[in-house]
Amino acid sequence: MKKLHVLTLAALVAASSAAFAHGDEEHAKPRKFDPAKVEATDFGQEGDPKKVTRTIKVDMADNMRFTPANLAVKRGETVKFVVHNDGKLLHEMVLGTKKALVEHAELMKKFPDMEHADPSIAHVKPGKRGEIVWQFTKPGEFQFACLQPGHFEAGMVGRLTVK
Ligand SMILES: [Cu+2]
Repeated sequence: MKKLHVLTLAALVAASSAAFAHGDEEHAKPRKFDPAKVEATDFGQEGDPKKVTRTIKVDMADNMRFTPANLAVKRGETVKFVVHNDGKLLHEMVLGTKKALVEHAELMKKFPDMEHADPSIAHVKPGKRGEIVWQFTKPGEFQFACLQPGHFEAGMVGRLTVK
């Protein structure tokens, strides 16, 4: 049964365009940027920390809100998001298209213990801070959301415009 679950999860993950890694070890150490591993997505790609052109501070709180909840960046910019968790609950900032985030939120309902170690995700423990370095290669309307079970549904989602 356990094996079946793993296979089902692998199939679901493969079906959604994002990739998720599992395991606490991966959260313990800072992410190492490897240009060979950068994957282009509909909403941009992992950014090189040496090429950051802008830093944006985002706060997450237990009232299920991001502050600020509306962000605008320019196409081509490499942004470092410094994400603070001011609450007592686990929160995370997940970048994506609206469609991908809705699909991912559904996946989280089925697998609430799913660990997040994708470059587009900052998974932040209470009182801590995390980072995402992201290059916005495509213009459009995107979102960032907390996909901890119930948080997205409670409105923990922000808007990100790339011009
Ligand atoms: Cu949250």
